[in-house]
Amino acid sequence: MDAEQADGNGSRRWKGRSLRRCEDDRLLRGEGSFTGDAAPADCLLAEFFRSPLACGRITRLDLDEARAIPGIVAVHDAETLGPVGPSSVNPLLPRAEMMPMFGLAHGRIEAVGQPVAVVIGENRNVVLDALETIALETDGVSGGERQREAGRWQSGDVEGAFASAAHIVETVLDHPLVAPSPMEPRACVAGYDGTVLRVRLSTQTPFRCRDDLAAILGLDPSGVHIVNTDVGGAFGGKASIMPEDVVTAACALRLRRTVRWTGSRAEDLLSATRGRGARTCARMAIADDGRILALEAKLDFDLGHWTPYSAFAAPRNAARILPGPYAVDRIDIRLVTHRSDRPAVNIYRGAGRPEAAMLMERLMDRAADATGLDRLAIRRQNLRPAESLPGLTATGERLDSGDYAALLRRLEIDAGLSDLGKELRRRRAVGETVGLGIALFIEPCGQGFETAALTLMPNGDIHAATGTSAQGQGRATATSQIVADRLHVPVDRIEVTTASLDDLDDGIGALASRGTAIGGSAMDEVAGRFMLCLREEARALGLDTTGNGRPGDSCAVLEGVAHERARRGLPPLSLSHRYQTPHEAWASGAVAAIVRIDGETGDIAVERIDWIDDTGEVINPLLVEGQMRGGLAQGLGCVLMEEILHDTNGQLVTGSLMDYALPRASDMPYEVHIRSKSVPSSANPLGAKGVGEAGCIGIPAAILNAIHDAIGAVGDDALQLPLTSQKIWRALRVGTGNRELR
Ligand code: SMO
Repeated sequence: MDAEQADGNGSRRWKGRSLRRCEDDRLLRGEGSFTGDAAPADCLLAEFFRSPLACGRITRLDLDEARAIPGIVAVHDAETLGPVGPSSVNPLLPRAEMMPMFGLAHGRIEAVGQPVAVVIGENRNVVLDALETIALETDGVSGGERQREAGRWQSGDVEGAFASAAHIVETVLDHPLVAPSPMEPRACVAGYDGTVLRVRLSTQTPFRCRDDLAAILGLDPSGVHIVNTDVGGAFGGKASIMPEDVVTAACALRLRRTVRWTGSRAEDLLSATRGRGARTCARMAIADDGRILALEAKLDFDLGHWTPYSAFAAPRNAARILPGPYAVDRIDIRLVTHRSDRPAVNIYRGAGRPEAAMLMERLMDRAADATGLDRLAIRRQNLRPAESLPGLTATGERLDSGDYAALLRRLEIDAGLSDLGKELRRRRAVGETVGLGIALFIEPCGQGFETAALTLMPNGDIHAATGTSAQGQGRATATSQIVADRLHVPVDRIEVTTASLDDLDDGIGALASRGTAIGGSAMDEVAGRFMLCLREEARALGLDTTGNGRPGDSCAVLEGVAHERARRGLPPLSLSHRYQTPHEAWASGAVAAIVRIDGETGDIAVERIDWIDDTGEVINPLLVEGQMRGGLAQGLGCVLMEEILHDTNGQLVTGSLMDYALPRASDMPYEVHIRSKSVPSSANPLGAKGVGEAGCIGIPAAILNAIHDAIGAVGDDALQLPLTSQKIWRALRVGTGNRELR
């Protein structure tokens, strides 16, 4: 019998409540334990000699002077470190070029910042001194830009559609490389006792890191243990095993000592994985009445010089999500990936979803202009009807549930779009440069499995272990709410561990907006089954399961079973579960943005955001809103200011937060109105969808459209991300803008 049948949907005493995060008390008291906080006795320090050059075969690498410095324990390049790699790559795009990682540079330099040698010493000063003595020369020959057609999605007679179209609109959008920038930079502490390699790692995927580290270092996975730590943000930047992790662990293994590497902000900017990095262009064929006849798109993604485990997720997402929430049968989407002399590009909050949404939403506005239809009307006309869900898209994706037209309708009403439009016309008439942008988006929320386990502790409390990891989302709080409703106990009787290898053999972690949809469903199912076990056990032990305690409160039953089992010397009752999601959940949303542009300076103020989101079943509205606002901040950063820049020699220009512009509190919109209009997912028992990445998807598209609306017909080419005040200022003056200004 499945848990659903056994216990209905559980009660709803805890789910749906805006509980404050149970995690915060400890963290705010400074009692968090991050990887960099580990200070084991006799710990050696590792630092990396990173290439100051962008490319070329290594013609000289002097390490001898560094090795001779007192206090230096070891200096390794790829040759002396011993066999490391290759790393594994998720083969999501079988035709894309896989470029695994081998730890340190092997004979060639492929990017500025690439780890070439590792220096291990007794203290930081000697290690830094040793780094100064290392010299590197190369022949300067580039590794080249190898392009591959990584995928193609075709359906219907696209050529015919364009031939018969009344209107054809097109757009080009460049997505600069951006830095995930979690508060806590990457870090790794590894120790080896002769049997087990123990690694503290700031990661989103501890189980996979265990398996990856074992494979890369030639160990059995049972000989590798990843120690659970607090993680201070990740955003995709800690999703895949990195060279520094592997090399630090290899050194610990060789030296049989504990070795610590704590990355700095500068190192993260220089050589952590980046996000986005795509050139997207598309055209759309439109009938006289505004119906979309066909979509043709070409997406070109930069991979950098190697492919981390999830490298293909973003390009694949961008392609498969098209044509977004719109009903378009005829499509031709070509996906290209290419290698470059740059650090690796990997997933970053949004991971292909923003690229798809911005492309479609630019096209929709252009289609409105071309047909003379209202921007809302042309969207409304082309949205997939709710009755068509679950259903397949032209790219073969299965959308589970949603009502896109209802989202748009709610946005119109709740934001008062027609009044806002009138207000903008009034402001324009008095000389203000203001604009309104609309965007709709859909968001796939993870595939595969997750694990969960529950244990009844001797005092009657519940220990809940979820395979999903936590890096600030409030996983423990949300997990406790799910369990509390199934077991009919208060949340404070539940203690949660996240992605702990001490508690679970396997799991995935937190990425791809899968934590609640998949991890939460695993927990929901195991809790439903555990409740049945508890009742059965209570009966078997001869306990009264009805009269003791308040109705809807199982504390007395749990305590009774726990005490009785302890009295009889039985081990704590425990149940574990592996949930495999049959389908992906697809969240969706509709956003309106209002911007004001200062005509003198080009400065953009986002005055107001209205956002209606379908996140499926909501476990904790406060946490959901936190995720949405965090994503909004990062989405705003991507569209207005963030950009990793290299000069013509491949040197990083944006090497610190003085040069790389992260949004600050003062950049946030004056007003944010978030409303939820949820349709439960049909893809999982919890009915949940994802929300972690949503803000990076719809917000940038709406802001981009609002800026176009404000400045008028300057052409899509002229307004490429990030839309800095300088670019806007020039666009206002030149009228047509100038690509060379980038
Ligand atoms: S970009 Mo995410 O952590 O899948």
